[in-house]
Amino acid sequence: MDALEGMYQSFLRQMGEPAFLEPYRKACRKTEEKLGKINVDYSKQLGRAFISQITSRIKTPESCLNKMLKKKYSIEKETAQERLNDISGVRVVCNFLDDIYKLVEILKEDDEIEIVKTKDYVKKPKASGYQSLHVIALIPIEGMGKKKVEIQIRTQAMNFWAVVEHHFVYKKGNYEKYEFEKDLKECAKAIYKIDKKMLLLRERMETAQVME
Ligand code: 0O2
Repeated sequence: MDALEGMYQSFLRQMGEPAFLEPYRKACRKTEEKLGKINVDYSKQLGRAFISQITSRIKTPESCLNKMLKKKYSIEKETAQERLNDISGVRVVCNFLDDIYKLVEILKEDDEIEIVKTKDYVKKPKASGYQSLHVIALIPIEGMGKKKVEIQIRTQAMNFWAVVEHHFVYKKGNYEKYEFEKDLKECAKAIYKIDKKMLLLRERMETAQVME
């Protein structure tokens, strides 16, 4: 094993240690619980399901290493802690476009969490066509300080696209080489149109309900 390989192996070992991962697991759990409560309250208030799915994952040591190499960060545990925003990742799937922004406002008002960054790939999709709103939040964990959590918020239709594209294209890198790029972008645009149409339809149905 050469020196570089040794450094990568040591990084992977440290990133996989249970003591290192514990606060990130707790941060995911706490965020999921918070979102679960928000969902119960707002679903009641709105008279319909606000959030349709909440899931979380801890980034694998291998995925951390790949991202660090891609971003040309030094391969150290401390750098990963400082620079990687998504070791703890929570995904929220909503039914409607406006629910994404409603949820961001609710999170902003939460006294316990601090939003440090927002990336709106719904208003400005990525070159791939990827749409989602990302919130990087600091979550306090008892006795362990604050941990960063990346909360990805998107509609069911956006999630469908992202999951398929992630599986077949994104992780393979360099989409330009792929013959599917154009069709995927077209699908992403069609999905945005459907999301807007479904929102208008819901608003019309809500108005009709009130008038009944
Ligand atoms: P994985 O396997 O999902 O974990 P930052 O340091 O936060 O400014 P970062 O983390 O590169 O920069 O942010 P970005 O581009 O917002 O991407 C964060 C995550 O969003 C990615 O994590 C993916 O989960 C998702 N994502 C971003 N772009 C795409 C895309 O084109 N297609 C799909 N399907 N998902 C995307 P990872 O670590 O890259 O991957």
